[in-house]
Amino acid sequence: MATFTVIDPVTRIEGHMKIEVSIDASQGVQQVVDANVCGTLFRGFEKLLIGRDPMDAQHITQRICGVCPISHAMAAVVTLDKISRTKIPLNGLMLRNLVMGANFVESHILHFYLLSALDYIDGPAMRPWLSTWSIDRRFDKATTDVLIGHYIKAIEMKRKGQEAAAVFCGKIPHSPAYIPGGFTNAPTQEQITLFNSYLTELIDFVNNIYIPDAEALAATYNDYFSIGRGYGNLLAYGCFDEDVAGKKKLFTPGFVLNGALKKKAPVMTKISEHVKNSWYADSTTNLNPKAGITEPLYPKGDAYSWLKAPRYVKNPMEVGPLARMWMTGDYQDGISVMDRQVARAYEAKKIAEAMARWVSTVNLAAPVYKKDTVPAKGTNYGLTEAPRGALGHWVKIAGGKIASYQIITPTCWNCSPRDDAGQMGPMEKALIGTVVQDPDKPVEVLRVIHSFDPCLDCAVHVMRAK
Ligand code: NFE
Repeated sequence: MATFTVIDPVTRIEGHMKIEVSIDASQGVQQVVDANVCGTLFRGFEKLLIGRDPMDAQHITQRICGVCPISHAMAAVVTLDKISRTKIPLNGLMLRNLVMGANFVESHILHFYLLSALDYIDGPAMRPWLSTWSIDRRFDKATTDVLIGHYIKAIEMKRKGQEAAAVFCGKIPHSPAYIPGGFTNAPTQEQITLFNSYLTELIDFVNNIYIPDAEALAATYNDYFSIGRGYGNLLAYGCFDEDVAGKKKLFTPGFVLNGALKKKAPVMTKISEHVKNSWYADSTTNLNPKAGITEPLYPKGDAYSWLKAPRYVKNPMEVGPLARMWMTGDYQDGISVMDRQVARAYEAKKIAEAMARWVSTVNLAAPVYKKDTVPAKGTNYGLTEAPRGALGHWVKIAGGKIASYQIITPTCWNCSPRDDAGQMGPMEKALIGTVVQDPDKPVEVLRVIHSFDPCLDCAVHVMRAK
């Protein structure tokens, strides 16, 4: 008979998530045979954007999350630039990239040390490290002590990543600097020098501490290269434009579907969001986000999550650093818990080194902004990537106001519930088969979950007392 284990809330993620797994011992080992991933709060940003000035979109949508706000700013302004057909100056593009790049690097450092590491090592016997799930610890004491030292250093480096971004964008999280047409702030030489000093430290930390630690984790827990694969479908929209035409990107779009790699942009009309198992009206299911509707309905039958279930050509798709690094060819070793960890670390290096290139091209004498008048009517979508994966905003403007706004976040892709056809979401599928030593302390389940770096803040937000 299967044991039913609930982890609620899942900690060391952003936002609110509950996991229910059935663990069965009939095959001689205790393994996960069923999984439900539940987003336990309603986001509602799509509703509160309706009727607002389109120019507010980047400010409001950044409030979706304190961890990846810049990607929401980017998606919002890219959408409005497309609607008004504005090509922003290269300088503005570079500043947008530099701030978003700093956000990615500090987010990856945050994930590895603060959100993930304690699945593998015990912290010191003091808050906030007190562990009750001290299972399958493989590092010796000396190595554990070094890793804890790096954990402390990571807090400082995360802060420095934020400060680096704020050099150009004024404040982070929730920067006012992203605007349709480019960027608000023309940089000074002093700012560039300051940014470079932060960047040098970040690159040093990534190359000499983060990557060696990720590789050490991978070597010590190398069985996790065959745990948590999921469907094997990957999706990336691409991001970090390197020319004003949008042809050259640091991360190129593409997808892997049923084992076949396509190095081309996903076809947007092939995305639909299912809600049969989500707390939304069934009449709104299977819609492309261009025509998407957010109609909450709670409770509802067997529905179990506030996340919708986005699908590409009806398929659940994993998004994130591994998907991005797969499309560029930088990392194609496999799809698993440990592949996600390692690809994320290598991605931090790729972005940090690209930032050094971008900052050297910033021209103090050139504009960062081109006047962009957002029309009173129009519709389009803006695609980018957030640290956790592909991010899209779909906008319709009518009478000078936002008439419709739909957002699909990376965590919606990864943590979605079952779709209308009953197919599990990518994380649910990745959990199946995970062998667990102690069903009351399923640390192995947490390792699978954390490898995706879920952010339920991005996926869900608001609840009522009832
Ligand atoms: Ni809230 Fe976010 C997600 C990222 S983009 S952290 O998922 O990265 O909405």
